[in-house]
Amino acid sequence: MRKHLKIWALIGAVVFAFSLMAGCGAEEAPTASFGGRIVGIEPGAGIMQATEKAIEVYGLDFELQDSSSFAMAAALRSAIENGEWIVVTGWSPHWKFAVYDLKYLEDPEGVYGGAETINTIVRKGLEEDDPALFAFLDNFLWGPEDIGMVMLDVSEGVDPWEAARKWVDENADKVAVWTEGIEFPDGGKAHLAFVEWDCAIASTHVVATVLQDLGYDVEITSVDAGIMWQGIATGSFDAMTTAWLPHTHSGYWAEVGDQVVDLGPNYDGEAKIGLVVPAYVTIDSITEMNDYR
Ligand code: PBE
Repeated sequence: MRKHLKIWALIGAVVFAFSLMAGCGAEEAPTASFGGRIVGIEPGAGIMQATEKAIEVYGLDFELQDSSSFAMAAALRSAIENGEWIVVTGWSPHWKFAVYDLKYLEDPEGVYGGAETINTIVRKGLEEDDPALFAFLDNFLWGPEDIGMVMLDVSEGVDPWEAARKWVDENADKVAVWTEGIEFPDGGKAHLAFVEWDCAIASTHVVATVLQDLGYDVEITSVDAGIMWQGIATGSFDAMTTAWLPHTHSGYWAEVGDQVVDLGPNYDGEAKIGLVVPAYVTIDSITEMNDYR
């Protein structure tokens, strides 16, 4: 009888000790796992198509979740606050790199295509219809600090029009270069399309603000990426400032590239897409993802 008691006491103590160890472990080192999902953004984004391809090429046992750029950033934030592992479809320029310590996972198969440019695309016929608008859009060019400033303000809750106004007022010298020597018409009209990607929100509101200052009646319409490209091709929209070429929007370019006019890069930094994780995630390559599914 006494012997049994002792054994039970011993078992109890051992179980108790283990439960303590497990408890502490869970607090100090959150589970090293991605939960089987890649947090994506809007379904029409080029980065979503690239990620479907990455899942195939690397044989990833992961589900790509559709969401929005905004929801992706919220998921990233909450994972980082809790020290959890997360993998998101990420791109630069984006304010998340200024706010969090992040890294791109290596992509040895080159599925995400490396560095590219952000271009301004206009409808055919715009040059004849409004040469001033065409010339201004052709001149529009800014850099990482410029777009970073507007994006960061918007990410902190500043209204995009207000953030754009602030940048335009503080950068009259740059705006002057875009408009130099151009004779703008009275009563001009411009219709810009964009997608609710942080970088596109920033560039579109800045271009629209400058045009309004020049007396234009400006309409901006946020749509899906496919509608944006189609709408420029059919002439429903005059312009957009968020064509990622040659990689991310290669599918859209293949469809309608010959029906639009490419004015070339409007961003003089490096544009890039890929899979992004918090810096504390201990893997460095997409090839290691399945081990921490
Ligand atoms: N992005 C931002 C877009 C282009 C701009 C990378 C999310 C895309 O994937 O299509």
